[in-house]
Amino acid sequence: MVSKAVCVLKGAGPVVGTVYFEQESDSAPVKLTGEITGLTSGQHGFHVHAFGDNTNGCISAGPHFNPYNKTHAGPSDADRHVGDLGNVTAGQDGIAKINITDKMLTLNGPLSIIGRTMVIHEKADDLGKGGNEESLKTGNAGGRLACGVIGITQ
Ligand SMILES: [Cu+2]
Ligand SMILES: [Zn+2]
Repeated sequence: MVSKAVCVLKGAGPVVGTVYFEQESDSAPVKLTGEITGLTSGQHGFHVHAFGDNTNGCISAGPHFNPYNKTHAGPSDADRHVGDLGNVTAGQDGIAKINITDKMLTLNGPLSIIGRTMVIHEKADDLGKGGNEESLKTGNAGGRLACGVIGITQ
């Protein structure tokens, strides 16, 4: 089985980051650690998007990874996109430290996130509670500041 993965995020601007993934068994939650720098202070939407495609920048990664055809929500909601990890928060220094444990992500099997893309957004994700149509698709998280394809590591 795959137990470790990594993602290096880059974009057109100053935002860069590295995210590490760890999963102890097929059915275990996935732990994400790492940091993203160059952000404005505050919350930024953070998701796994469907495609590991960067040909046209982060936009080529497509929509949130959603194999169960659900609407957009937050990471603690039962009905959500698999890729919905909510927000990360940057301090005044522009650095967001990542420390997330998620039960829906997996590095193994047909719904593995390996080969898909992590995206960090311009704005906060409203977790599907924004009261408009876009909220139920993207959480109104705005532009894609940086992204990277998730790959297997040792
Ligand atoms: Cu996203
Ligand atoms: Zn979503």
